[in-house]
Amino acid sequence: MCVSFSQILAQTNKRPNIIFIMSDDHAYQAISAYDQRLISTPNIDRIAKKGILFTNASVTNSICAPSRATILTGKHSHLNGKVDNHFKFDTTNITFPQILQANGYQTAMFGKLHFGNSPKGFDQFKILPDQGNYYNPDFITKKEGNIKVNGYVTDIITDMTLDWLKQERTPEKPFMLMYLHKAPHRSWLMAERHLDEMTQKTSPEPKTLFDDYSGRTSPAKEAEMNILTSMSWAGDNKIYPATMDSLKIPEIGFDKQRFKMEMGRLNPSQKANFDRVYDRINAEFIKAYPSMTEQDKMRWKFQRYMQDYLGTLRSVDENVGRLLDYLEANNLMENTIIVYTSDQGFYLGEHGWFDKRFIYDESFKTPLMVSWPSQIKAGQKSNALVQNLDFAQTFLDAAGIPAPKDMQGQSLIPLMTGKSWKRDAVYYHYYEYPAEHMVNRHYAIVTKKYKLIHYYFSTDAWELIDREKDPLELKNVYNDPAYASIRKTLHKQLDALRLKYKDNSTISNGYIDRFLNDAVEGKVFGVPKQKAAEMKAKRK
Ligand code: SGN
Ligand code: CA
Repeated sequence: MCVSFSQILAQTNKRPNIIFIMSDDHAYQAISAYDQRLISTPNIDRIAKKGILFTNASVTNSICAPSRATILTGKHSHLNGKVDNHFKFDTTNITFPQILQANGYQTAMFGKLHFGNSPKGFDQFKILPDQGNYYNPDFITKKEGNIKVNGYVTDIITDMTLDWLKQERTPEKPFMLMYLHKAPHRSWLMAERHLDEMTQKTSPEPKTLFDDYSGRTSPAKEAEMNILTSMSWAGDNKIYPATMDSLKIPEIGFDKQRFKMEMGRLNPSQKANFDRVYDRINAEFIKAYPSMTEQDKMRWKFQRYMQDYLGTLRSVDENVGRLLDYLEANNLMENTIIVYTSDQGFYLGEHGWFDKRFIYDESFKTPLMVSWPSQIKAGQKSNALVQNLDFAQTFLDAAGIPAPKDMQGQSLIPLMTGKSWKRDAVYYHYYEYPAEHMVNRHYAIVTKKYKLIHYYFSTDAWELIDREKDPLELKNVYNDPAYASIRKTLHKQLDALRLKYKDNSTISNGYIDRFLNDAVEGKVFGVPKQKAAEMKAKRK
């Protein structure tokens, strides 16, 4: 006889706790459970060792708030409405925390949400407004209004999480806790304690740091996320505005202004620490810059990027360790599902890029590991095509609660507990354009072997990537006769997926029109009104 998971739960009457740990922009290349070249993350790795590591986990839309909306609703962006960072989240959506709360779970959220409004379904929350700040951050709280907390954001979010577990948790109830870091999001300010060590680190370069984008259609070349040409000297690499002036280096984006804003938040003792380290970096740079070639500049910027990005991750790893230590010491490990993931992946110099948005692996895929010692065997690895779309149904399934019929994911519980689980392809749709980084709109089907991608809006171009033969994703083989029959099959599969998930061009066009209208009124960050007006006129 087949006994369902919820029946087992009903028999044991021991619903699991759920801890959802998510960082912002954490590339899997920067987790040692996946890749040991860049950084060691012994604490995050503890989760993988105790449970299962996913090597093919992906997001449905590689950008912050849309990923969070998909996680909470179990629906693709076009149905939950949060297609980009620009529009506010529609709080009439039903989210899994609301369902868990209504079914007796105690719920709490700490850290970054980025919805432009407060979450429903939480007994307690303390969230960063918008992107939040690394130093002395403000929080919007459920019970204390708006507060400012002194210190470093990753430490503070962890303190809040641990305080809640120690002081507010009701042991009679199962709990669902969302612990959501801002790090390692731009502009990569690390904790003071890591400054000396991490700003002297050298990282290996990725093979495609000097990608010239020649093998693909135009969007890769047109995107504004190349480290050499789009990463700012002051705002990102922390070259002083005065150093830029003395060397006559032109600004990139809101370069100097962004640097001043970040530094303006530091208190005198924090600032003294940063000044000491930045003085050294600036002095070395002033000596080196005059003889640097364009290649040297790319290499220098990549190293500075890695130092700061990886620096922020040192404290994420330490703080995840603090949480795991607490759970272990308080006998809360066995029947707690612990997830570690990111809202999307990130380019660490692959294709010469930083940021995300594109469907090429480093941003489309995301780190994912899950432990639940009482149910999931330790030390597993899975290459199944799982997505952030699956979390809502996974957690509801684990709690023995039927999921609403219109959720679009698939519970991962059978997969993680050794039962049968199947998915041949996943669907992706990125919308935020024209916007910062200028990554064209695109949708795609991804199987283990191929990606078929359609770039639309400012271009109309198809790409076919052979994931096995071309793991670096440098060559579009869409027009290669050898792939004619594969192309045909993938087109059919893509049409079927769009139908299955109810995505169609009418919905997309609706979002484009609303977005462009806002851009024309100057309401879209990074898009000049004039440019928006030209694009709008061209569409008509
Ligand atoms: C900010 C960053 C961008 C980044 C977006 C979205 N610029 O606007 O580089 O792509 O956030 O990131 S910054 O100059 O303000 O740092 S997301 O993770 O929130 O989607
Ligand atoms: Ca993000």
